[in-house]
Amino acid sequence: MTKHTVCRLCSACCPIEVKIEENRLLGAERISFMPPNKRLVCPKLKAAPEIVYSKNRILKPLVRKSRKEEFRETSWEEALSFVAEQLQKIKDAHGAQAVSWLRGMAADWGAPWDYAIRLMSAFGSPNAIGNGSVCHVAREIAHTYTYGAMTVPMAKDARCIVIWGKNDKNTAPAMAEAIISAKERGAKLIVVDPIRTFFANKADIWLQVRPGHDGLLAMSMLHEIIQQGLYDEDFIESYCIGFDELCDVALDDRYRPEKVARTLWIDAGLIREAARLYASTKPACIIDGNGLDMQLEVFQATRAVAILRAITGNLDIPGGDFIPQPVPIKNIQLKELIPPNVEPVTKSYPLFNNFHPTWGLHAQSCLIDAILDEKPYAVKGLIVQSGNPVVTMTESNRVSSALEKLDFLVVIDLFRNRTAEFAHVILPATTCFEKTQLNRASMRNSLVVLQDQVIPWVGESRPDWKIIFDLAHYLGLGQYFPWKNVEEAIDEQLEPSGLSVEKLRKHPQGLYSSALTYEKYRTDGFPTPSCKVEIFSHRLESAGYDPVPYKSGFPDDPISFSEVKDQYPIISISGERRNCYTHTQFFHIPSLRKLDPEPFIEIHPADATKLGIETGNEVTVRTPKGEVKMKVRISDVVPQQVIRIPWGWGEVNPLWNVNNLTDDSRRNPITSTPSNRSFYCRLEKKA
Ligand SMILES: Nc1nc2c(c(=O)[nH]1)N[C@H]1C(S)=C(S)[C@@H](COP(=O)(O)OP(=O)(O)OC[C@H]3O[C@@H](n4cnc5c(=O)[nH]c(N)nc54)[C@H](O)[C@@H]3O)O[C@H]1N2
Ligand SMILES: Nc1nc2c(c(=O)[nH]1)N[C@H]1C(S)=C(S)[C@@H](COP(=O)(O)OP(=O)(O)OC[C@H]3O[C@@H](n4cnc5c(=O)[nH]c(N)nc54)[C@H](O)[C@@H]3O)O[C@H]1N2
Ligand code: SF4
Ligand SMILES: [Mo]
Repeated sequence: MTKHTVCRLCSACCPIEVKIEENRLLGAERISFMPPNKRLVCPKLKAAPEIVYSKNRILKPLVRKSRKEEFRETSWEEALSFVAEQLQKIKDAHGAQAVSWLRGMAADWGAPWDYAIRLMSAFGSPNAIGNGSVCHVAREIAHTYTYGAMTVPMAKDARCIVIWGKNDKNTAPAMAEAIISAKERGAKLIVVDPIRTFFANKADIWLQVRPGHDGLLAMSMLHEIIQQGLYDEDFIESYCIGFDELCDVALDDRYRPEKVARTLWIDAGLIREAARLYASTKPACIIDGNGLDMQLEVFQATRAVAILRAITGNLDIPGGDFIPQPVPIKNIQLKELIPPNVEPVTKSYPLFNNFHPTWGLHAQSCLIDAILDEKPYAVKGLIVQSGNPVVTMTESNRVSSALEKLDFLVVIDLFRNRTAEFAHVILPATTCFEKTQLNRASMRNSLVVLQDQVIPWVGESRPDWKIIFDLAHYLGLGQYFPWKNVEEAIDEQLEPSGLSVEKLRKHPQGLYSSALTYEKYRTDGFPTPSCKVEIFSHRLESAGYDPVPYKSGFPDDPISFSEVKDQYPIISISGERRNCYTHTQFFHIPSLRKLDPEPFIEIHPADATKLGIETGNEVTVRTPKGEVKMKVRISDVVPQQVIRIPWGWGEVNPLWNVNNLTDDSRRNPITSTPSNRSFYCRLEKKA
């Protein structure tokens, strides 16, 4: 038998067709518009049965009274009543806000995340915190401040595509296929990436930007476009505010390509050529990615890129950058139950906290501050759902100390990851194939897709929604979770849209809540306070930030440890996603590990010669925060003076954890984002 659903083994959320026999998952394939011989194959999805039936999965709740004891298997009843008792104890002694929820990437953004937020609200704590400060939310807020939403690049129909800090070949196969197909039809391709990626190799222009300097590059492209008069005058006149101020800033000599070329490590002629190609080929879209995230400059750099889209008239046109039509769904977060005088631990980032009524809190570093430094107050109990913060959060040493300091830690996961070693209770979750939920995109884009359960729960694992609903009952908060099953909860949330689980099941490829339309701004304006594209943002000005990006100049070398770069002269790039792994996941799945058995730091041949390093040598990478020891591989995909450290391997060996090196003391003032992505370091060869 075959069924349609959505894969959630990574955040790409591909529509898939699964093969099932006698309730067992036998295999799965992506659904794609490409002819079968041209489709990109996802190794993780191919390994789905191995992941689902892995012998390493936790299949029963595990409990221990203290960290000195071993875990013992127990029933759901005992585990959940123990969790409820311990959380209540913390609430009685320190207030509900001393309990926090932390979610990683896997259990899903969007609709399912609402259940955790709702539970925390009913409990009385505002602290339900996601990891968006290091993922796309920091970028999303910059789009939103500019034109009211995060755009969706319509690459398949574009005539010019800019890939800005994204590696879709490994991270989002559907988008990669759209780029390949557009390219085959003759679309121009510009890639902005310090690394020679798959698409950089195929690009018409590759801008090998210096890590962390995208904002400066975008300003110099704006300089060229304005100077050459290549902007869309009619669109700007009717739909933008602040173009004159932008001209004053961008035309300043400090953003002239010749002036910034050395800093950016890019030839001025190439910057001008890329700017002209982008601005004069319509429609054009910009696919921005995680290369802009995890940078100290994420907010204003993304704004500068957003303004490129706007002034060239590429917003909300076919083949350009689409403004999504949000689905009207009910807000079920119950934030009104949180006592009004209780502020979240993330309160020092108000613009980030309040930018969207339902996206939740994402300044995750503040949680570690609250546990370790008890500022703004102490957090004593934590539930980690679908995350592995010991490996994935900035400055792992701080994170480990924080988790150790907690009075009580619950981990909800499929596997006993490094974070689970600090837990008192581990609750076994199901994989994405064993649960029904609204797909994450279903809150933002018009297309609503159901991720439907296709096989029964394995062992005694339970879907995240059920764990949350049941925990609510054990906490005496059952009245707020009146639904008998997740279908009822989804139907209540979808009610304003006129959609339902039943309708979605009849249309597994998804349903539109409203017909897709372009150029909505002509009738509705943009979803910003002024209803225009806010090149100049009064909201940012009144909060004390540059209202036009980089009005007060681009900062000098805005990546971690630049102040001590005489001792740490090499820039490290972290975070390459290989297509066989998702962050810290799947290293123990044999068929996937075979594809990429061992991590290697990549170093440019010229730097290797200088340091007397050969492929296979073991090196120590050091920053003021810690060290990583790994073998090296000489490779010219990285530029000189840069190394690339593989990502996620800290799950396998703590000495391979790139977040031993990262710095949580410098953060973006709006989004709290640290520079996990790139930082200065030093390389030492083993004597
Ligand atoms: N230095 C550096 N730091 C980074 C990054 C980087 O590139 N460099 N990347 C950042 C980014 S963008 C992200 S998104 C984060 C990722 O950070 P995390 O979300 O912490 O990373 P994962 O390894 O994906 O952890 C997911 C955990 O969820 C479990 N899991 C999988 N499916 C489910 C499920 O359905 N339910 C439950 N309950 N659990 C499940 C997995 O077994 C795994 O243990 O890391 C960030 N940190
Ligand atoms: N296979 C797989 N797929 C995944 C994931 C996974 O773990 N594995 N994770 C999912 C998640 S949570 C996320 S957030 C997405 C991320 O997906 P992407 O946004 O595609 O992230 P990366 O693969 O890290 O690619 C970012 C690109 O930015 C480049 N880069 C690094 N530094 C800079 C810089 O300073 N400037 C510029 N312009 N570029 C830079 C990198 O070289 C890289 O090519 O992937 C999702 N998909
Ligand atoms: S890229 Fe692979 S693992 Fe990620 S959602 Fe798509 S099919 Fe699943
Ligand atoms: Mo992410």
